Amino acid sequence: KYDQLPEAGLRKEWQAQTNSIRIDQNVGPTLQTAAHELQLGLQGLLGRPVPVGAAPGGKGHLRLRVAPDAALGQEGYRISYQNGGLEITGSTETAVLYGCFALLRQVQTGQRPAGLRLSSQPRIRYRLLNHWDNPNGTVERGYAGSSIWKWQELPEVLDPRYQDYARANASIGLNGVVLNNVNASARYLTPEYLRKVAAVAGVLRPYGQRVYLSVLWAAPKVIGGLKTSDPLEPQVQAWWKARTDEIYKTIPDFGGFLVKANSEGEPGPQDYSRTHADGANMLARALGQHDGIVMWRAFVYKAGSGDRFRQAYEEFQPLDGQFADKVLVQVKNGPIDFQAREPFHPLFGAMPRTPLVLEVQLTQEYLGFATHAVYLGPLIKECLEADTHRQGPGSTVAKVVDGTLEKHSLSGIAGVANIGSDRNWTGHPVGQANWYAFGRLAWDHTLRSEDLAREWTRMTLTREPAAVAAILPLLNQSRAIYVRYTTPLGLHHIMGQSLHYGPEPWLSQSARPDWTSVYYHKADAQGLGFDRTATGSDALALYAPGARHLWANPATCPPDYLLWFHHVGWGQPLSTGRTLWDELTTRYYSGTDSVRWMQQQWELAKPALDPQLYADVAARLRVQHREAQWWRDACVLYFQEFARRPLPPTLTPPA
Ligand code: GCW
Repeated sequence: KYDQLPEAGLRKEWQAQTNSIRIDQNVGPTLQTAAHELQLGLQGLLGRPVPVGAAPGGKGHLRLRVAPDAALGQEGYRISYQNGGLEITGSTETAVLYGCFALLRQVQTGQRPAGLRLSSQPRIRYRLLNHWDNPNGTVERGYAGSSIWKWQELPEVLDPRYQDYARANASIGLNGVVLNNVNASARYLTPEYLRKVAAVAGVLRPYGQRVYLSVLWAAPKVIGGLKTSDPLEPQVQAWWKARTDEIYKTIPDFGGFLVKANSEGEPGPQDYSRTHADGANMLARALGQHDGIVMWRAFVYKAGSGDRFRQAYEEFQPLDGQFADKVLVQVKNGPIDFQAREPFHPLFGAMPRTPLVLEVQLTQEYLGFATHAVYLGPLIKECLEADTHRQGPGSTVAKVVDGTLEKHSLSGIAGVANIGSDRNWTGHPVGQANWYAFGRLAWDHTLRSEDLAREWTRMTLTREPAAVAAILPLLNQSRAIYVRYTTPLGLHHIMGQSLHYGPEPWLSQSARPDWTSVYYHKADAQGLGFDRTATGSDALALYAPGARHLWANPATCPPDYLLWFHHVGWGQPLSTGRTLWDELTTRYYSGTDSVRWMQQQWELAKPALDPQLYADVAARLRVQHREAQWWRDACVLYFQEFARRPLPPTLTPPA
């Protein structure tokens, strides 16, 4: 549903250009969808009927047209005036669909139609959401209700939300969906489930969204009746080939496979002393001539085998050059696990012969679930803009991921979805901004996080200038604030250890040596932080000299990354002018106080907001403040046992 544009003058201007929508006869379902979406949007925004009719366009009418254009690629669109009328063109129907949503964005954000000329094409080819959804309707690390996929009702019942979901994804530029959890059930590969998957694919298809599946490595044993899942066994290869052919018979535009293998107890080729490359290449061969890809995840670590920071690198980097053409290796943004701030993963730039998919997490597993307001645009941008220095300065993660640095034609980015069956999709309304920003950045990683926050706020919450001015700094600073009251100065992985919620920096019951917070923060009587220099785990050596240089010296290492790489004395003065202890506690306190500031900003916007939405976020901010105090007090008191220092006098004692 679209709200009518408040400015009558602006409505008139757009009305004058959109008397009707014109499409050619006999167009396919995607162009029909495009016309329908545009009609829906324009009618809502402009408050009057907009008929869809047959071409041609001309003055006062809006024409949608497929016209091959090499400069725009397969998915790029162009919006321009032709013969006095607006026209949206692209090489494919899907491209035109993206163009329609781009036009709606223009209208919705209050741009004027006069002289409009716009063209854009995605920088990354595969732009996917990864659902960690299970067949029983639960969502791993999902905080917005249960799964939107109702497997027990499919294929007969098609929940109308599937279409809303497809529309949302298309409107932000995504083009595919991995439907199920990487901790995968083999069930999805059975004929029974493939029919269900095909039904979902049928709803998503007109919106340019292809479906992909996570596969269980042991499927040939679990559902195939084979004795082994060894990728070099001909019968295993034949099984996957037959399954894959079957999938394509059922879903002709199936996108491919996502695999989590030999990680956190999942089976994989290493069970048979084969490498990740052996496994991935076998699946690539099964895909054969079908237009599909394999995304093989690099998220692996083993207890007791050294610094976890190094493990994925050590396992995957030596395999560079061994992966088949259709394989992309999917790498989380940071080396540990979706922490509130991580240095970029050292694999970026270090596997030049392999296309790497960047995986970011939209669901806030370590960022306050759906309770804390944390806008993730800055986090995603921070990773994309990080400089790997692998081919000299400017070798950013973004250029690795979009394929330009290493000249790959395949490129991909994946966001672990934060949506569920909650009425507002994401639990926390601000979570929607993260879905939005991810899609827009997946399309064009050069967009600015602040601009996306503004777009989202104005399209979703309000266009009232004073309210927008109050909300934007709240969003833009929310991630930095979250870092301050939970894991300042490069602390990481000190959260509650089973739930991943709330603070737990102390030694937990967990037996695994690399799975206690104490392992990550290394607090002792001398100081705090993980020495990853040559005197410690030397994980820093995994980075190119240029990148290493930034962090190697504790005196010049940016404070935000300090404790990722250095064990620093409690009394050590930092570049901020305070000692480590004083800086640490100051950040915990100021971060917590900043949540109060967020509450005040939200209050300022209240008159312009939908009352229910206002109240929902206001209440969540109250929880957030209470929990910020919990983090602050737990961490400060815990670390004080080691530091044995008083709070700096400027800090107020806990309320
Ligand atoms: O962050 C960890 C999560 C697991 C998840 C795993 C992964 C899907 O705690 O729940 O499993 O990462 O990314 O594979």
